[in-house]
Amino acid sequence: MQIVGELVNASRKQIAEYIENKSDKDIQKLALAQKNAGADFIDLNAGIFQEKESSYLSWLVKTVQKHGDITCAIDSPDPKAIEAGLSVHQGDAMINSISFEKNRLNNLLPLIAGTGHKVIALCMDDEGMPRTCEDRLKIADKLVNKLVQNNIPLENIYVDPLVQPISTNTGYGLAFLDAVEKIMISFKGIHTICGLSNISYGLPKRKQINRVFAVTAMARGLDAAIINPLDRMLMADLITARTLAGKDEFCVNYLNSYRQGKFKEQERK
Ligand code: THG
Repeated sequence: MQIVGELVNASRKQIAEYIENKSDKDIQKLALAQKNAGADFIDLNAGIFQEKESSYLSWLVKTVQKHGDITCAIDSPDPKAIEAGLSVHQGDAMINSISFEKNRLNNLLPLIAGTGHKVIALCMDDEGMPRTCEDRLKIADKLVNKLVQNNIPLENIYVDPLVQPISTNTGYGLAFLDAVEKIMISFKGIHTICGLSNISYGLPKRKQINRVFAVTAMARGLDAAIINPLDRMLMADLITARTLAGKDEFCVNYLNSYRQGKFKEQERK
């Protein structure tokens, strides 16, 4: 399971303050804590700042990469902001995200064609959010073909079928899960990813729902997720789910995780 750490996101009040105050030490600390907890990428999102988004996103990239070897997931719906962040990123980045919306597709493709950047591809077009599994597959197909034609290898593509709250439509969980499974079968070597926590929006005990959904999605083939890696219970469940899915030879990773104390605090109170 590849983990994208979600915590450096300006929609969180504390982070918005850190960014406005240019508290580089606090941002670096949070990025490093997520990396040490098992994050492979650190998501950076300054989306609430509108006209300052580009300069703040660039500042975040520089700040996070100053100490230590960290790959950023540059998170914005605005291609201009992604371009700004990417221009100061050292080494290959993860772009979060492209979609089949004309503006995003046309402006982002030239930035990533033929490069080694990784890219999250949202199953969305100018008609808006997908509803059914078929909506998702149709867009995934168009988008993946377009990316591959532009010399982006399948292993650098992370399709995000988009998680929507089950509180608004009880079919949304299955529509997502079915899409993950079909995408992983159709495009061998590709990745699927999602922001998990949308699933539980509007319901109590959200972490409970998020954990069970994460495990279920892994059983259907999901191999990356944008999550809070400091959530020890979620991380322990992901390690266990990977072992149960047959992806952990001789249960070596499970045993090592146990020895490293990653399953402490696991008893449900
Ligand atoms: N897909 C893609 N990118 C995305 C999303 C997606 N980027 C943004 C978002 N969705 C994922 N990122 C976040 C960031 C923070 C939170 C949720 C999703 C959040 N955090 C809790 C808080 O602020 O209280 C803390 C986390 C916790 O304690 O568990 O709400 O869907 N491609």
